[in-house]
Amino acid sequence: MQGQDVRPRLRRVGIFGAIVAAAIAVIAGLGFTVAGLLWPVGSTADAATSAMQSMAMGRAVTGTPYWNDVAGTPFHGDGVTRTYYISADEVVWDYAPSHRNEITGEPFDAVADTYVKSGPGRIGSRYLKCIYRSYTNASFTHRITRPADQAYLGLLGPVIRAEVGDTIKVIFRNTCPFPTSMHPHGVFYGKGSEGAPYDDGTKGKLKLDDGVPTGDRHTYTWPVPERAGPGPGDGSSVMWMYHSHTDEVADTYAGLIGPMEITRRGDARPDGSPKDVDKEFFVLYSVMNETLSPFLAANIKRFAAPPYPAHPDDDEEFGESNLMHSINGYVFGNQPMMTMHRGDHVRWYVMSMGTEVDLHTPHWHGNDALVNGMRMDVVSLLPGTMVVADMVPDNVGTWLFHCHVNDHIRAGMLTRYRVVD
Ligand SMILES: [Cu+2]
Repeated sequence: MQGQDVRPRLRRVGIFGAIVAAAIAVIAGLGFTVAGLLWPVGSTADAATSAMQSMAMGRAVTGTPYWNDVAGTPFHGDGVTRTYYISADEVVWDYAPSHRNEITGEPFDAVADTYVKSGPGRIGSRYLKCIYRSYTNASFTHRITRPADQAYLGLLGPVIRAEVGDTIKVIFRNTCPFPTSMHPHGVFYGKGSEGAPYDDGTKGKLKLDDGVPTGDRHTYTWPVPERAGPGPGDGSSVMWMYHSHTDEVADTYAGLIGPMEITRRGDARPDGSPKDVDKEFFVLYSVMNETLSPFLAANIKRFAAPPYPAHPDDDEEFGESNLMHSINGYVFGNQPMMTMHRGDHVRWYVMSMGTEVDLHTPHWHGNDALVNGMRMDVVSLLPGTMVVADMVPDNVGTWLFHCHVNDHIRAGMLTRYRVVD
């Protein structure tokens, strides 16, 4: 039964990926060709193109003012130091804690069971994972529990917030059974706070951040210069992701990823969030490949029934059953509701992580957003990309928010948000 359904699906994933890649290449090529025809490479054409861009963007894109924008002002460190106590902790994570399809309102069907049903040789919806969690201080005895309206964050790490000019300090502890780290995007980091092992010519203390052994700690220090905050075309805040980069692939599949928000100087509330935004939502679209998690063997032993797959790394059907098409770690609408008021200034930060199947097109039903000044209700994500979308919802109701990739819809990459009066 499952075999008949899953094998053709696997083939379609490959063909679909190839078609999308080809389409992107063709569109990009056409764009360059058209631009080349209109403005053949050369002096006056270049000047005209620059002038056009300047007019379109409302600011200079050449010369000293432009390059000053690119560089941003030097870091002054005149803000505050924001200290976060974050631990990488092992947890049992359930991608479908309600054990039903919340999008259809029905029990899981056979297609959904491919991913969520445990049994002989199948792990199901629960997996051991390693996620970032926030604590009150360096004793790591009191974990900060999320209020109900933040439950939608799911397996994402704590939201790290800062204003340009601040310094982010993370006291990091690792309790997971493998070395982990914290690697930030966007902000400034020295070699002792990068959290990624590679041959960069450093040694000794500057390697301690690369992979923190089980039971150990490391302090990461990330100054926030202007170039880590909003650029001239951004709103009052931007989002960067952070994730473990010791074994980048296995660590992120284990769940070690979280959001970081940087607000423009002078635009932040005391907690670092932007003053002009009422509601913020941080959302990760990712096909979590649990077959590549460091917990694979432990998960089979703990959650699957015998007979176990003889070759778990090379079993297509078993592999498909471990592809969790998740939104913040939830499938088939199991994510706690994201709720906002009509007329709120809502800022969505959407990101993706993963591999070539992780081209996601999150689509909001019911309301539209502005992205880079353009009106959209679907945004494009590739692995490691981050998009900011601003919305002022005018349409009350419970609305679908889902990936528009057909294969991902079938696999449960759907959730809902609610607009209330
Ligand atoms: Cu998708």
